[in-house]
Amino acid sequence: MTNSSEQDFDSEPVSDSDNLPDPGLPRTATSAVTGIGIGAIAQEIGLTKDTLRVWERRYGFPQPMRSAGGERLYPQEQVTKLRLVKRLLDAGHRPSKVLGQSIDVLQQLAESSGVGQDAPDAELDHLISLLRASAYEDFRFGLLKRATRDGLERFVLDVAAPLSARVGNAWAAGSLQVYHEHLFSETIQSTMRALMRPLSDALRGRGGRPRVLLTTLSGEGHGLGILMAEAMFTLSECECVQLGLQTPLHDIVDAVTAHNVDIVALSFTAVLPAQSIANGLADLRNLLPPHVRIWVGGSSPALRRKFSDGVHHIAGLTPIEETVADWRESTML
Ligand code: B12
Repeated sequence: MTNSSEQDFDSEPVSDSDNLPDPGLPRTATSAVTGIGIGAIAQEIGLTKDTLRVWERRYGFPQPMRSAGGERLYPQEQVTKLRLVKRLLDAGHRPSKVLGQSIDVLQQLAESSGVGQDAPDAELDHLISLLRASAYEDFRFGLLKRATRDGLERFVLDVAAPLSARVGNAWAAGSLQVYHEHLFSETIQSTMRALMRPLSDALRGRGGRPRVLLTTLSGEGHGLGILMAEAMFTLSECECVQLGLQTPLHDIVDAVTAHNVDIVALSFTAVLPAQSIANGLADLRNLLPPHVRIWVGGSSPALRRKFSDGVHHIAGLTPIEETVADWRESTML
């Protein structure tokens, strides 16, 4: 096992064009070949196109077909295997150890290393089964009841966070579809906002510090992380400015000035390649005044690496309270 750097290391630039036919690869006689193009695959799985080409050359997998025009086309079974490969790499396995294995071996490896495994919880299983059965009113009701019973903090930590992981695992295993994920996100967001609103309204205008701006960078389309982080910042009596998804860097900077923000909090899942995260953070750091801190969180393995000064990784939601307390102490508030 290692950290994610081998994935990035594999992303060395290569010069072969997608449009140049490669005589070593299976080809199709007609243009009716089915498969997914390299750009779509790279985006869906969270890898660069270069990484896919390097793996193909170095490890012999993936092994795409070629369209009549010479473009790589990946059949569904290779896409399924690539998804599994990516999750194993995110968990710390090395490309050289996984890329040559069959899907059965990879599935065993995933099971033995806990990748994609859910902790037993009958209530969460029940909520997932309601989602799967398209019983949305019951799903909504179940979430609201649990939220009302547990309160904001317990709802975020015991329901929203583990349920997100379960929904993601079920999608990866093919037992929930993307529209289920959308419905899940909408319902969890409206439930959390309703729970959070009284406290965040009461905090507004009280001059509570730090003032925290929450968003994601371009290409990161997952917003539940910054919403859960907002809940925890609100419980720590911070005033939050929630910008939602994918704010361009210059707009983040303008919003920081307009709202007198102390901290920019960003969330990253594994969909954004490590290099895009590193570049985005370095650019943002250069654009922001030095006293404005950048705090990052989320499941991206890229966050395990060391960042430049002025970017701080918070590993999970529970350390938010302590990190805020440290900030207050360091700024004597
Ligand atoms: C809902 C969802 C969607 C929704 C998002 C809707 C929305 N408005 O947010 C939709 C359907 C649009 C979607 C799309 C996609 N998704 Co999606 N999605 C999810 C799901 C279920 C939850 C997403 C989420 O917000 N997670 C973020 C938070 C909740 O989780 P986290 O990163 O583990 O972070 C934790 C902590 O670190 C902390 N935290 C998070 N952020 C921050 C920030 C700070 C400052 C702090 C302190 C803490 C903190 O809070 C979390 C609590 O546990 C996840 C499953 C999962 N395990 O996350 C998949 C998941 C992220 N998606 C995935 C994929 C592949 C995709 C798609 C590429 C394909 C698809 N499914 O359609 C697209 C890509 C979109 C894009 N360009 O970004 C994969 C990524 C796998 C990978 N290795 O790349 C996942 C992991 C599913 C899976 N198991 O395979 N998705």
